[in-house]
Amino acid sequence: MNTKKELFDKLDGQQIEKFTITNDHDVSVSAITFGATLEEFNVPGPDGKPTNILVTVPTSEELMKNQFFCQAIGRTAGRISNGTFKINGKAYHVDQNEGTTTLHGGPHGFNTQIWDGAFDGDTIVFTKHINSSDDSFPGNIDVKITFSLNNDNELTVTFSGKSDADTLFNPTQHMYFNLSDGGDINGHSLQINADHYLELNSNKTPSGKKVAVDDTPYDFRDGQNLKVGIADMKAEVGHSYDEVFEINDHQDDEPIAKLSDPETGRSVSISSKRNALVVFTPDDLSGSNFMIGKGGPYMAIALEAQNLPDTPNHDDFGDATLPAGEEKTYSIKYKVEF
Ligand code: FUC
Repeated sequence: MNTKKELFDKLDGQQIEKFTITNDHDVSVSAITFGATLEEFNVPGPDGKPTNILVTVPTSEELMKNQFFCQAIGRTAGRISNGTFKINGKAYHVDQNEGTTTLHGGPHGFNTQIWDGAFDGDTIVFTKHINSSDDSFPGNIDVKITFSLNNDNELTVTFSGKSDADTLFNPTQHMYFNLSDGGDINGHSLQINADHYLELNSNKTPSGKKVAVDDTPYDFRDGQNLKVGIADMKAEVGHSYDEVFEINDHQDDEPIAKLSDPETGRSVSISSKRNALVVFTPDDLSGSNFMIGKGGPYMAIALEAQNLPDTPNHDDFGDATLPAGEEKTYSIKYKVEF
């Protein structure tokens, strides 16, 4: 196991650092202090050259354009309807950034912060104290995000939070994958351990209704080719995937989803104890011509393990609160095979 710290770039005069861990199989992960963003998850390609299975952008400035490329998301992943919710009967209103909706922690979420970075052994540790006045959520919160890699080619991301007042904590890493060698994701296949998905309103907030996936393009239980799935979605629903799947009850070590590319033989299995996975297949990223070699139609699939979004506004969505003084830790594991 090897670690390396270097300068990534500068943002508003501040140094952005890049931390890299490389394991004994030449698998490496690199994270930068701006947005606690994962810039690289490299596997050895056929010629031994490092091949990034993430779709990211190469500078902090371009990350600011806000497609959330592989960035840390918090305090709350997904959408909060009208930026409004209650905790223990008390109503809160937080800053909105998508019409009347608060998306991915709002305009001052984790992805907009410069984190303090350090190695603890060969684990990358990012910490940040965020005041309530910084992001408008209740409570001043201490957040720790860690990235570790082992010799079984497993990347584990953990998020810990502790606040001085009751708040919400539903973080994730906004991973965009592409397992090909420069092609698109159409040939990839996706398996998800989900019997239900959420019905969404026209502004993509949940209506509250959970819908069975049976006989729909949302049925990924036995694995589904993405090109077929996207074509069926377009024919039946009128758009491609930007969906919330409710993950079935499962053993802790049982992956919730697996993305595979039969052409390159690469796959990523995702493990998480949370009850949701968001799947987003952007139709066209060519407008973002700052993509690292991978701009264009269906060049990335975002997979975001999290709690069901808009949690406090729906009785049966679970619990995304972080009670005052309590520490909560969530982890997501990505096992890559190649
Ligand atoms: C996903 C989607 C959103 C958004 C974002 C970048 O979480 O649900 O629609 O576009 O990614």
